[in-house]
Amino acid sequence: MSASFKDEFEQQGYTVARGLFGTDEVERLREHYMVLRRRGSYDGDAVGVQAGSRDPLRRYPRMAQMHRWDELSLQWLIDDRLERVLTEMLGRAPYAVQTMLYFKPPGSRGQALHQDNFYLKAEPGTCVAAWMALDPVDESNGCLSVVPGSHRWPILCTEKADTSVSFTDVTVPLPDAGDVRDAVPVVMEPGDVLFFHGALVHGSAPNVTSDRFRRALIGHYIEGAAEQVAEYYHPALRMDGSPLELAVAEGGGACGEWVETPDGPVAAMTGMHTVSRKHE
Ligand SMILES: O=C(O)CCC(=O)C(=O)O
Repeated sequence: MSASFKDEFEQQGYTVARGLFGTDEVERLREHYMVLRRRGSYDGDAVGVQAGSRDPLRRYPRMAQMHRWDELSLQWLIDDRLERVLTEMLGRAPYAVQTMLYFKPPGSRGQALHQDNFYLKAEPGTCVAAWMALDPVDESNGCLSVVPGSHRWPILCTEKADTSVSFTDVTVPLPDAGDVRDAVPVVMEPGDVLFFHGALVHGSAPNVTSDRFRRALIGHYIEGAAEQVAEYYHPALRMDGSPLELAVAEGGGACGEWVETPDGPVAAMTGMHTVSRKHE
């Protein structure tokens, strides 16, 4: 295995493993989740399915924590290939805490810039995402966009997001008042997996195509050194699928706000988060 996953992850806060899963596997997963979605609603869905809604995200709401009731999702979450890259990047095997499936049909809003460890509160260390494309993803259908190097920033205080382009209502500010359009789009093919650090600022723009879904299967992990994670993510699983007990991380705590200095903007820990929410 190339040492560059670790180098890139440390330097940029993310790395892409191209073609980690094969075309047949991806096709099977894509079809599997479409069948599940058509069948109804499940624990963990963002909202219930509303087949006649004008909002595409209501017709195809995001699924979460499928591995708790779906064997295929569990086997993907703890797959050896994901474990190998994660272990190389982090220096030891992680624990798995979440699966998510975004359908993002044509015309869907995106998701404002955010940092995952704001929600997971993994400590010590951080969380890491494995974001696998199930379709070709690019700027038109709202691929993931990232701010390289932002994994070195603290967890920032959140602000109100523009809900005409984001289905979530909070975002994090960039130092120069930029938004998701200033982040770097990560163009990917089905089966490519983007790994990224829990403090990396990322999000996605709307899917402006008229005919292309942007489906993605996501696993969230916490570093093997972590002793706590927010309640929603319990039980954490070892990479052999066995559960382990960790402490529950509480909400709140200090957060970074951009302040101007003669050397440029610096994220000072002047703010205070007061709410604990599950991952948005
Ligand atoms: O896929 C997206 O558009 C957003 C996903 C995301 O931000 C995440 O998994 O943390």
